[in-house]
Parts: sequence; structure tokens; C-alpha cells
Amino acid sequence: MTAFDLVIQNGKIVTAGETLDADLAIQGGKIQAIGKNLSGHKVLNAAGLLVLPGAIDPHVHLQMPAGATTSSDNWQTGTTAAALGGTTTVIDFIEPLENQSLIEAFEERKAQADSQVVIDYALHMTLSSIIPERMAELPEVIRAGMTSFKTYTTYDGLKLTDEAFLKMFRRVSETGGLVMVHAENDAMCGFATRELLAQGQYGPEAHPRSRPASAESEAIERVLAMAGLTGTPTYIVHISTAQGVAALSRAQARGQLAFGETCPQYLLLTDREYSRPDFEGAKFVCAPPLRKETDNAFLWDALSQNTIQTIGTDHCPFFFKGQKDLGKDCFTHIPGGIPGIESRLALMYTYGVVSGKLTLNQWVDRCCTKPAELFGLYPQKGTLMPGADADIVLFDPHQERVLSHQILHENVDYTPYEGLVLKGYPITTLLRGELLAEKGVMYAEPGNGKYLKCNLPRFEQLS
Ligand code: DUC
Ligand code: ZN
Repeated sequence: MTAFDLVIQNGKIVTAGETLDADLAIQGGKIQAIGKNLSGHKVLNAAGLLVLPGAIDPHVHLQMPAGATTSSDNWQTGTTAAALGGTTTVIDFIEPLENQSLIEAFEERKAQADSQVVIDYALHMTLSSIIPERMAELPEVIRAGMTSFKTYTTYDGLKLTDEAFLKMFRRVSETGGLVMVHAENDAMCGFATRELLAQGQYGPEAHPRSRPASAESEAIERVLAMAGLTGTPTYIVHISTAQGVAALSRAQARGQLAFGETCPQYLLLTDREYSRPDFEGAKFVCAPPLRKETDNAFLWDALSQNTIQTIGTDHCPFFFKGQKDLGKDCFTHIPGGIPGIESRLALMYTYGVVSGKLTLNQWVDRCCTKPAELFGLYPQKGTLMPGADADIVLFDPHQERVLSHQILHENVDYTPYEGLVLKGYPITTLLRGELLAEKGVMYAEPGNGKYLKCNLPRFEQLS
């Protein structure tokens, strides 16, 4: 009988489509076989463990400039934390400077990442300008491996007008790419913010009212109407509201290729956090803001119904002491973003699968498979099948932990999930067949990760 490089024996293999008791064999960094009684030169005994595809976080911001500061995880610390939490691929963003060519911005961002990453990574390209020179670069950007284009309806310097959205949608459609949208109505957010400030409301508790739920749903409805006109596949990032889900669902019912992402913070936390004393509400400032329990419930439902396809983190950490306090005198100066890159898989297992809101297979689908499919990485990533990269997580469904900043490796001084009880935790992570991380210890050197070129998505093959 053939002996493979490595065999993971006796585990429960979980993919988006099935769950089976079988061995998994790895050869040359790829999955070679899944079956019974496989033998290997090396063996990992996974009895009692779940064997999953390495998770893919489709939305992170490592080393991201944000006004006067920068998100506190660099490519090395952020990808280390990701690996220890069972994530083997992250997709981050390129934000070209005004007047900078897209390809030049890509080369700079890639050079920054390459020497630091311990896991594989891909990049989304932000389009904040639609001048002809930028649009002419799209085919080259796609050839270089970025097939998803991030756009904004809000933030000066990033937001596009409706007219620009329409032109951009048309152009991206012609290339076969996917448009991602951060959808919040800029005028509504600006108006609400100015009224709050005029009333003397400067603390973090004003933050959720400065970016109302209706601003999100209005923007989702509008961008999806425009995407419908041009027939452009569109992915709405970090959906936080029930009304936002309803707008997405209406576009899907019209037959559009409209996809959605939500994040653990919008499933598990609420706007009550902003009223914590001693400025602690600042720890939860992100855009869109945390919402209500009814929104949490609606989002869980949307995930289980496949109205929302992915769970990303929008990981964008800032230290409470030294960064969040830039907004001590006014909430509008609090750097927006929260950490979560390390805890996504475990949180979604406990609060999704154990609590009965998602099946085991849906958990894998939303955290691993759908991100790979939508961003053109499937089947190299996001699943367990012969020929796929051997990116694998051994997950102990019986390990109980209390989530706290002390057990995490994110470079930040808090976790928004402090004190949450976890039932199940990733214990071993392999990348391309090599041991990457185990029980809190990182085995790979910086530079171990590879840049992944994304293919154009093939929506007709979506599971
Ligand atoms: N929202 C945040 O809060 N931070 C990073 C980017 C974003 O969209
Ligand atoms: Zn983001």
C-alpha cells in the first residue's frame, strides 16, 4: 500500500457538503486522498477531532493607515493570530493613494506583506477613483490576481458618486470581476453626526446614532439597484442590520448576483456596549456600528438561509490605550475598527453550531468555502478534496475556553469578546501540508505565506 507523506487518521472530516469519518492523506503539500485505512510516513491522530479546511477570512485590514494612526496588527502579528485561530488565508485590501496607479499600489502592498506573512494571502483592489487611467488598468490588475474591487458609499476620499458607481459597475462587469461595497449613506451619517455634535454629544455612546441602520439599508438598496441596471455581481461587506439583509434579499429575488458578508461582532454584540463607563465604549467603535438583538437574530437567520454567504471579521485593531483614545474628546476621532481575526472560527462554532443556528457544514461553508468560491480561490483553497492545498485545521469540539485578550495573539490590548465562553477550539493548523501552528505556538517563519492570485469568480459553480 502507498505510504503518503502525512496522514491524518481517525478524524471527522467536515466540508461544506458532507461530514464523514475518514483518513486524509497529504503528499507534496496537497491533499492526495480521503478514505479508510490510509497509511503515511508521518501520522497525526485526530480521534475525537473535526478536520476542516483552513478557514479564509475575506475581510481584514492589517497595517492599515487610518488618519493619524495605523491598525495595530502588522502582516506578521495579524497572520500569526489568524493561524492560531484556524485561518490559513486572509484577503486584505489595497488602497491606492490619490493619483497612484493601481499596479504600483499593488506592488507596494505586496512587498510590505511578502516578508512578513506566515499564512497565504490575497488582495482586493479599492477603487476610489474612476478616471480613465485607473479604469484602463483593470485588466492588468486582474491578471496580477485581484478580481474583486472594493468601493465605498461613504468616507471622503473613498466614496464614489452614483454616476461613478454606474460607470464603475459597467466597467467591472466587462472584466468579469466582483464589486464589493461598504454601504452606508454618507449624507445620512454626516447629518446625524452633525446633529449629535450640535447637541454636545461627544462620547462613544453617540457613535451608533451617528451611523443609523437606515443609512445602511438605503445604501444597500441603492447600490444594488445600480448593479442591477448594469448586471454587475456585487458583494455587500459587513452587513449589520435586518433592513440591510432585506435589501440584499430583494436583489437576490430579482435574480441579481448579489452576495453578502456579516461579521461576528454583528452577530454577537449590540449597541449597549457603547454605554460602558470610562470611555470603554470606544473599544466597540466600528463602521457600521453594533446594532440591536433583533438585528443579530436576523443576521443569523440570513446566514442559515444563504441570503448572506460569508463570515468575515473586518479585523482592524487599535489599542484602547494610545489609539482609541485619540477620540477621548470626540467620538468622531476614535479610530474605527475592532479585532477578531483569531476568534472567528471558534466563536462561530460555539454560537452558531453548538447553539443550533448553523449546521456543521454551513459553518465550514460560510467561514471557508464560500469566501474561496466568491473570490476565485476555490478549489485550491476552502475545501478538502484531492488536489487542493493541504490547509487543514484540527478542531477540538470539546475544548472549553473563556475568551480573553490574554489567550489571544492579536497585537492589541483587548478583545471585544472578553468573557465569552467557547465550546470548541482549533488546536492544530497546517498550511500546504506543514505544521503551522499548534496549541498557541507558531512554527512558521515570517515570509512562509504566499501571495495568491485570485481567478475570476465562477458564479455558475457556486454551491
Ligand atoms: N470599518 C471599520 O470600522 N474599520 C475598518 C474599515 C471599515 O469599514
Ligand atoms: Zn473593512
